Formats: sequence, C-alpha cells, structure tokens
Amino acid sequence: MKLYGYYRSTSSYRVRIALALKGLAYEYVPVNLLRAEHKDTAFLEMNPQGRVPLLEDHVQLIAQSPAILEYLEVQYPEIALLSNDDFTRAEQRAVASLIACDIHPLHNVAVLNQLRELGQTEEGINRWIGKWISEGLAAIEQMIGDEGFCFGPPPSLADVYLIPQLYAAGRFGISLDAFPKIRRVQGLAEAMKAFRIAHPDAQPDHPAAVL
Ligand SMILES: N[C@@H](CCC(=O)N[C@@H](CS)C(=O)NCC(=O)O)C(=O)O
Repeated sequence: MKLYGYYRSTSSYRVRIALALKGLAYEYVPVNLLRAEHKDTAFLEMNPQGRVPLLEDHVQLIAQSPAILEYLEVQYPEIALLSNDDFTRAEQRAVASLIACDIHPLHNVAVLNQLRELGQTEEGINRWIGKWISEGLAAIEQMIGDEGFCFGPPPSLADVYLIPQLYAAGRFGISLDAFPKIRRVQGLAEAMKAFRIAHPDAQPDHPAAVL
C-alpha cells in the first residue's frame, strides 16, 4: 500500500492512525501542500480534486479519508475500528462525521485562503477557526464515554478522527481546558505506539526530519 499525504494534514493523519492501529505496512509518499505539489499534473491525474490523503492498494487509487477508512475497515477487518453493536457504531460514526463534516472542512487551507481573498483579516480568520473547533469539541465532550478512549478501552473510528482534530486545535492555539474527557482520550493516545508513529512529528516530511 502507498499513502500520499502531508505530515500536518489532519485527514492524512487519520489514515495513518488507522493503518497503524490495524498493523498494516505502507509506503508513505509526501505531497508538499506548501509547495502546491497537490496541484501538479501528475498528482491531479491520480486525484482530480488535488487533495490529500490518497491511498493506493492493489494498483487502485482511493481518495477522501472517509472512503479510505471504510475501505480499510472492510478489507482488513481483523483489528476493527467500528463496534459490532449497532448503537455504539452509530455513536462512533457520529463523532467521526461531526469532525469530518462540521469542523475540518471549515478550517481547511483552501477555505481559509478563500476567506482571505474575500478580505477577511487574520484576526477574523482566527475567530472563525476557533468558533468551529471549540463548538465542535464542546459537543464531542458530551457525546463520548467516561472512561477509556471515546467509546471504551479499544480505540475506534471516533478516536481516529478526534486525535488529528486535537492536533489542529493545538496548531491554532485553541485550549482544551474545558474538555476533561477529550483530554483523557488525548492522554491515552499519547501513550499508545500506533498513535505516536502516526503523529505529524514522526513523519519523514516534518520540517525537523527534512532538515
Ligand atoms: N474530505 C477530505 C478532505 C481532504 C482535505 O481537505 N485535505 C487537505 C489537507 S487536510 C488538502 O489536501 N488541502 C489542500 C487544499 O485545500 O488545497 C478528506 O477527508 O480526505
């Protein structure tokens, strides 16, 4: 398998966590968003949307992290990220969807650049980012369980989405002080190897690694 990604792309980070939790080996192919490598013709031929992540498996290409994660879950079910219980599985998907649909797209680089083009100030943009991340995390704080990862001892799809979103919150200087349950999950992830090897700091295209 090959994963085209960028070290601090939260949707690439989701896929790296899932691959690590499932114990799947893959080749990581960095696509530098700052150098606009995702808009190169060669990359656009593979993913017409020009975004990461992109997964290659058995010579097939899959775009969009939710589609990639679903594919991995079906193809490599031995370590499952979704519960067998219908209600718990729906809860796990609800947290994932909240992040994928209602938080992350609002602070994606293309959206922020569009706000800049429309004349928004950096201060306004920071307030915009803070609003969507803080409101989303406040809801998640109430949706997740009282012990273990989001929904019990084993990490699930909800954690696969939550941990990268917390990394983004940190990058944008958003405090997690009001979210003790979320901070508990963050602590558990920090202690688990699969999450550590998927972290942006551990990627070969992280600036500290490239220098
Ligand atoms: N819904 C997509 C979002 C992908 C996405 O927005 N990726 C960002 C990085 S996290 C990207 O490639 N941005 C480049 C751009 O917007 O030009 C997914 O989950 O895969």
